[in-house]
Amino acid sequence: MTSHPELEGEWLMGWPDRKRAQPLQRNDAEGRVAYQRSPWAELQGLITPTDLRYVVAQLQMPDPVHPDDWSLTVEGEVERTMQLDLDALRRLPGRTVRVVHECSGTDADFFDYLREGGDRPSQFDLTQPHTGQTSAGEFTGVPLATVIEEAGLKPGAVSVLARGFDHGTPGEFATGAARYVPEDVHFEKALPLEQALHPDTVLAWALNGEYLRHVHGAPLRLIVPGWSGNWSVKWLETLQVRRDMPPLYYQSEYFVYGDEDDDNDEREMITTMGVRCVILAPRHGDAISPGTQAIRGLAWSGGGRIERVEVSVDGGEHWDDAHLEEPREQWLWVRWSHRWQAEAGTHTLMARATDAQGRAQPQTPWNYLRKNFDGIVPVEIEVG
Ligand SMILES: Nc1nc2c(c(=O)[nH]1)N[C@H]1C(S)=C(S)[C@@H](COP(=O)(O)O)O[C@H]1N2
Ligand SMILES: [Mo]
Repeated sequence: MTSHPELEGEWLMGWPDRKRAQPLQRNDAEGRVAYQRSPWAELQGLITPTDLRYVVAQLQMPDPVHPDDWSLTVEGEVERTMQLDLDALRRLPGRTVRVVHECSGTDADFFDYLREGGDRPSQFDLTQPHTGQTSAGEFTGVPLATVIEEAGLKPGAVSVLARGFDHGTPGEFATGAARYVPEDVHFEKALPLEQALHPDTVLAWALNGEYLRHVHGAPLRLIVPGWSGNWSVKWLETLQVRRDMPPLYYQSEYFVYGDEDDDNDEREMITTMGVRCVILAPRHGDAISPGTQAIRGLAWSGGGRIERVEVSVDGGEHWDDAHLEEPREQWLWVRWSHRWQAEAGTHTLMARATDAQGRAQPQTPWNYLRKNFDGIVPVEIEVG
């Protein structure tokens, strides 16, 4: 196989080691990371190391806030308005969730490629647009439902608005074809009550066994498993229980499905991620030898556990069940593999997944902001 991006070459802790996968970073004038793409496809295992996670900020990165100078306001349709500091939150019964996050713009160029052909985009070359915005992590915190219960939910509530303390003007990459761009907004989302009360929706202060870092939303961020990454609001300052679904830039204007010509009412807010199944090896353009070979990859879904992955080596005419590697968790991705007897010639490989709700690929049709691509991407290889 030709793709071996992880050859020898680094010293770690004083010892010779393999070359480690590197993220692609964009730094601000002070050299601080303002944006990062993850080399997720080069990793082993299920959890993305914290250093290698993708980082997206729709607005300007906020200044860090020391946990001692921070508290969370819980207000709105609750019996008791509360200010909770980190210690108060940590006295509540906690929860840990293992989750795949994906920015809804990832792989956007494949919408056009599958429709119209043209230059093939890459899912793996981090220097190309719309790559590397997927990561999996273990988040520890307290269920949002527990905090709302403490405050006492009033009848008639329909949403929980989660507001970050970052604010400003949406950057150019975060406007797409949106019809208006506000001058100064906070990053905020109004989570429908049912999702807010889901036991796996958590307020997290830790990631992968350590306190959350500033770039990932410290001191506290929301985690909404299964829903597109933009729901997991970072740098939380306020939770406001509401009787309505307010029109918010990042909810009814950006991060929406629709057609360019639709008027506002027909735009649908993006919620659950689709079903994703990506072949990691071999890769498009690879040449491999005949004989026993393995096709492998990752599959995940916003709709729950992956129940089935099928692989085709003849461009979609015949499909075989792949082996799903344990463990298979509800919100995490699964590794899958398929052994086959490769015969000389050109082959078009495809893979598709089905989740616990019976949803199969693709779930998300073309939409003008090109969000949540989950189509089946053919991979051409040469055996000989
Ligand atoms: N406060 C705040 N939360 C935010 C964002 C943001 O810009 N500000 N970006 C969202 C988007 S679009 C994504 S994809 C994820 C990225 O999370 P990460 O940077 O930890 O990977 O955070 C979401 N939460
Ligand atoms: Mo995103």
